[in-house]
Parts: sequence; structure tokens; C-alpha cells
Amino acid sequence: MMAILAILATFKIHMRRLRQLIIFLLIALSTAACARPVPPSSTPPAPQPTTTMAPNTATAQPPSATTTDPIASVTTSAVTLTFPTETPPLAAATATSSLATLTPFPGLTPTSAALNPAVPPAGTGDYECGDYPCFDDAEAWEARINVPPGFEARYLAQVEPHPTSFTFGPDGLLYVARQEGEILTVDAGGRVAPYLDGFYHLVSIAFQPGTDRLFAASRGEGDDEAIIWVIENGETNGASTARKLYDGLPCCYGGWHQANGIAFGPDGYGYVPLGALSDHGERAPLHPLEATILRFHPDGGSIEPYARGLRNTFDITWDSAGRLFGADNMPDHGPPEEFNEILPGAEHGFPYYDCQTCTPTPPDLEIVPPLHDLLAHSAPTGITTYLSEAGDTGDTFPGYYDNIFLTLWSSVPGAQKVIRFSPGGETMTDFATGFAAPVDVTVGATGSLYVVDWATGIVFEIRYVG
Ligand SMILES: [Ca+2]
Ligand SMILES: [Ca+2]
Repeated sequence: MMAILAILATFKIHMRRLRQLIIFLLIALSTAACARPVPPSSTPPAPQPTTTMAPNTATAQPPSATTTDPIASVTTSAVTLTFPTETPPLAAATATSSLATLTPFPGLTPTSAALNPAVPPAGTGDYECGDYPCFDDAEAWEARINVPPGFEARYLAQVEPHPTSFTFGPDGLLYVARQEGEILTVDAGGRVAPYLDGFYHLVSIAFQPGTDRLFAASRGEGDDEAIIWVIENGETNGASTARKLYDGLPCCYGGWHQANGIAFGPDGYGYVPLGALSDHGERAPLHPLEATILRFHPDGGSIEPYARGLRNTFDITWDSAGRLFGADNMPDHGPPEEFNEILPGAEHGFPYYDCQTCTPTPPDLEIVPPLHDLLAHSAPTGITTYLSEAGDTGDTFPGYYDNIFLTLWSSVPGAQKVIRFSPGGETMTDFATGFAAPVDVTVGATGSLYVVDWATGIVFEIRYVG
């Protein structure tokens, strides 16, 4: 409880909407005895299916992912990995399993249109603003962002609060997912347009590289399953139908444990972290798919664990050498959050923690340690590697190629910022501070870094200006 009060004391945004959220948070946290500010369970509004979206449960679902039992229905038939808790991690070569190796897809080639800053909207909010700027005071928020010398942070656009994930499409538009279940687009001029609505608790979107297929991760409306969607012809607004590629995935714990940040690997497979179904493993036995990174074929079929023991990794990224990184949210009793290199077939620690009610680590189990400890309760969320070709020239983000950027979402003192890791995750330092609740970060075709804030809905562009 002290932690909650401390958090609230530092997060004095007196906007009506946020106050409602905070009240909800308190209720949610106290009822769940969950004393940490991992991304909160905000008030999820009633899902609003629209005619633009027709969840097509009858079409092309994986054969064994269609039954109604949310946990038992997921297919694991093609999974050749086993993770007995008494044995060491599997070797990487074994972890590739028997699935055919896919040819890597070419990278995206978004348009190179220059981005123009939008005019910050007038301060017409009817709510009180305290130590933080009003949420519609984009200029004030822009002025709060501190970046290293040579860089400049500027307002690009603002969507309604609670964006959870964003990604550039092959059409050059920035696609933004909102927790309330909506996907929007933002163009180079900062203009926001609706794209697709009707999901429930939507937390991630990602294009399959080299295609216009947009993937999304949400919850079922009963908060009892995680769902992976695919939207064919994702870049054309007219198509706008989503179908379930996987449903019945184990879910959900708290506000944010579900299928999280979808990403596509250099092997062409889709990957998605799946959060644990409990705080520290108190719901036993573990489901074979919980607290994992799952791997799936973009056309469906089996979905299998790629790595395990990851309590709630919100987003993942590969570097230029094909190494996979993610940051893990730790249990309520407050061990440091973790920055991990995620290894195939490896065990990364969940549910083995040092607490009175935690499960002791099996003596023969080899746990891959994190590369870095992060501030406890800082709630790491979005992550990206700076791999823009623009970075190769040295003109944008000079010297930052292959660096990894990570948002710390929480409002505990020392979070609310973007941190940076040198190539391979060797060293860690602050990169940008001053946000309210930065939730995702990505790189655009022009070489700029983009950050989106869950609390304000503002998308910032960080450019190198020399
Ligand atoms: Ca760990
Ligand atoms: Ca992301």
C-alpha cells in the first residue's frame, strides 16, 4: 500500500480521466493485493464491435485452437520442446524444433516522406491540471522531454489516452493500438484517423515484414483467453476484417498479463510473449504456455514455447546479429525488473523467486540471469532496436546503430522514461525523460525515434539535429 501511495504522490496529474483511472487502479490493486504499478488495469470500456470489423471465428482458424475451453484448447501438438523443470535448458539447435525454417522476409520499405510537426492543440481541457501539464497541452509536454545534446523531441500527434503499442506500416503510416480496442493511424503530418475498432483489451500490433498483414494481440471479452488476430490487407482501410489466428491462449492475470508484444523474427516466424497467470507462480501447476515467449507460423498452425520463465515481458526486439531481447516485469514483492537476452529453449526464472511463498528453484535447473537489473516496479514496456538504414549513414542517431531503447512505463520515481542499451545490451543509460507513462518506442524510416505515452496519448518524435 505504501508503494501505491508513493506512486500516486509522484504522479499528480489532476485530470479527471486520470483521477478516475487512479481510483480504479487503487480498487484493482487492493482487490488483487497487487502492490505494484505494472501497467494498470485501466477501466476497460465495453467493447464496441463495429460494422468495420467482423471477427471471423468460422474462418481458417488453426484446427485445434477453436474449442471453447480457453486453456485446454490451444494446440501444442507440434511442439517438440519440453521444459521439464528438473533439467537444464535445451540447446539452441534443439529449440528450433521440427518446423520448417522460413526464408527471412525483406525489411519494410516505408515511404521516406518527411514528418512535419503538428500544431499543438489549443488548451481547451475542462479538467484541472496540477504539477503536470494538462493532457491537451502538447507544447508543455513537449517542453518536458529531455534528450541528449544534439537531439530534439517534438510533438507529432495525440490520440485518445491509453495507446499500448504502435508500429509503422508498409504504407508509411504509423499504426497505433489503444487498450480500449481501437487501431488508429497517424500520418506524417500528425493527422489521426480511425482504422479498426472492436477489439477488447488490445495491447499489441505488428506488421509481418514484407507484407501488409497486420497482427494484433488482445483478450477475449471474458478476460479468460488471449487472442492473436490477423488483419489481411492491413494497410488498406477498406479491408478491415480481422480473424482469429489463435484463440484460447491462457490468460489473464491482473490488468496486463496476456499475450503481449507481437514481433517477427529474422526466421520469419511470429513471436509473442505470454504473461504468467499469477504473480509469482501461486497458481500451480503452471500452464505449459504461460510465462513464455511463444513462436507461431504467420499462417497459423502450432504455437510453441520458444523460451520460458518470463513472468510478463511486454515487448521484444532482435538486434542486427539476431539476438532477442526483452525486459521482464517482476513480482509484487519487488525484486528488480530485468533486461534479458532471451535464449531459445532457456528458462529465465519464473516462478522461482526469493520470497516466503515463492517456489524454490529446482537444484538442477539452470536459470539464465538477466543482462541488467532494472529499477524495481519501473514496469518496462515497449522495446526496439535502432536498425534504421538511415542510422548507417551516421546522419541520424550517429553511433546509435544497434542500440536498444526501452520504455519504463511506471510512475515510480526514476521511471517514466526511455532508457538505452549499447549494442548487445552491454551498457545501460537514460536516453529520454519527462514522460507521463511511455509505453512503446519504435524507429521510423527517416531515422527518428518515436515514443508514445499511454497516459497522454501523445506521440513524440525524437530527431538528431546535430
Ligand atoms: Ca529472470
Ligand atoms: Ca512495440
